[in-house]
Amino acid sequence: MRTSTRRLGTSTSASAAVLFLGLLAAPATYAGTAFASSPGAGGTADAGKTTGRHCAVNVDTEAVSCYATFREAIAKATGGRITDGPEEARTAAADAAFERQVNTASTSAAAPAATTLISIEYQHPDYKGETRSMYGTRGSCTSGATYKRADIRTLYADWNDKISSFKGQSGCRVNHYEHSNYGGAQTGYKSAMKDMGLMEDKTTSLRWAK
Ligand SMILES: [Ca+2]
Repeated sequence: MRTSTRRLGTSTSASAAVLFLGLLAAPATYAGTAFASSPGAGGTADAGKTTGRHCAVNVDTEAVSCYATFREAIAKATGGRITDGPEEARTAAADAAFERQVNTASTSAAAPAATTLISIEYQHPDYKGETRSMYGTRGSCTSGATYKRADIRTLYADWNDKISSFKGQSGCRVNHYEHSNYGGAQTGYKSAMKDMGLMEDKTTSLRWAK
């Protein structure tokens, strides 16, 4: 790996020390440069980190903010408009009041949807496990906006082949594809799936549309 490219006579132990220090420094640098300018609404100590069970993921800018609670991730993914979302991620998928709240936030003329929640992706079937609240900056699918990501690994590498249920938001139906660039098997555009069948733990690319 990296040590194979070192050809300047650095000793093995020195190389190892440099590599070790690099590993220690990397997360702090990453968090400081990539996320410092986008603290989560109602943020906590977890805001702006890539660790945490519940993350808000901007599919347009690739910004990722992770939190200890689902409610905080929803606050971030709705631009701070919904700060009293469900505490339990699982209940959000079946919460009609929450869905209306999201739709209102995304279509309000008074607050054009600079930040629009477009889907909640779950780690496990039946809307369980960790979540990734996907959001965009071009309005709701109801208003005609579409979103796409050709490879989820550019957003969040360790969520490749991990999604096992999902719920579309803001009028978006979501198509999940087995491979990058919308290849392989697919779910078809669906507003929600609590069990993705053969597509469980397979998603590598996604599209959102009305
Ligand atoms: Ca895949």
